[in-house]
Amino acid sequence: MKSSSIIKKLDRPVLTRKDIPYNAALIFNAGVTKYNGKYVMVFRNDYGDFENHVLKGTNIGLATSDDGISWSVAPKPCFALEDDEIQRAYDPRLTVIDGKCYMCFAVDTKHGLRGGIASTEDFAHFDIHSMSLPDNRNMALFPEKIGGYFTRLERPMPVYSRRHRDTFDIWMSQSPDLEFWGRHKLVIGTESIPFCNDKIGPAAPPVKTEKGWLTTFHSVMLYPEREKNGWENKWIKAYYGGIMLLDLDDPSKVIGKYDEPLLVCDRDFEEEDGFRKDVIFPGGMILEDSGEVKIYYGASDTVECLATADVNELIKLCTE
Ligand code: BMA
Repeated sequence: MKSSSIIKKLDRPVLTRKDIPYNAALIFNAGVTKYNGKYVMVFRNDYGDFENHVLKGTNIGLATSDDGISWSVAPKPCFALEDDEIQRAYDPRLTVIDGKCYMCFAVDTKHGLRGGIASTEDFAHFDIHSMSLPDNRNMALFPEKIGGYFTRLERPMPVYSRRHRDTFDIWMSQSPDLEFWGRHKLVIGTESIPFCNDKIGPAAPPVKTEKGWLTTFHSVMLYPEREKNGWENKWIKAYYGGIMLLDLDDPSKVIGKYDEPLLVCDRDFEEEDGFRKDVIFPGGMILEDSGEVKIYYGASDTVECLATADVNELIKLCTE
């Protein structure tokens, strides 16, 4: 499979372990936004020993940029959670709402996977506003209140009721204050995505266009016959990036979607020495004044990459 022909990929990753001034092995699944005149990236760092394929833990690092392509990495990680209950925080996504920067993140705990939402002014101190019930993750906040409420996309994991398979769908919730969440609605089910035989989930936080909220999602296909495809003895999943358009007033309504993958792993630099090959995981999307959309995505759970496309062409994919 190939990425859509409207996608232009930078011919190298934007960030790899070699750019990080502290222990880093896998740099991927970053959240990216524009904040106070700069591009800001928070990225997942699974640290350990890359050459020997040993992973020891996870933290979240910080990088800034003037052009969204060349990044300066802060001297130490900016966020990590670990205590008796919490094992790690990962897969951050950034959204600016009314000039304030929010970070959604996933949390592995001894009693399940949770989705957290924090805010920060300096990327050194974070106020945590809420942590969901398990199992839920892949949260992404919309960049403004909708109908007076903070609004997030998310992906709960109902294993028992979905016959113990990973048949997980994209949902939406709203909150008056980022702490109390309700008004839960299904946005789209796995059955609506032709390139999914497993699960889907929100990807980068949506961007606003005249035609609707434009948003990426990830979709997983299982290839059970496949064996080694990365560091592990068996890795049978492929993650693709998809694109859809949600109604501006009620984003639980899908008003357009592209029925083929927008982004797939199709470049050597995305998979070289990759931990889990065939994985695309978009976490940041920026609409520039020129109409260019920057999509930042983790590739092979190993490096962070950048693709661009024209906003009108992305909308056209969803509506035609
Ligand atoms: C998901 C998450 C992501 C990861 C993906 C592929 O379940 O853990 O962080 O990129 O699997 O390994």
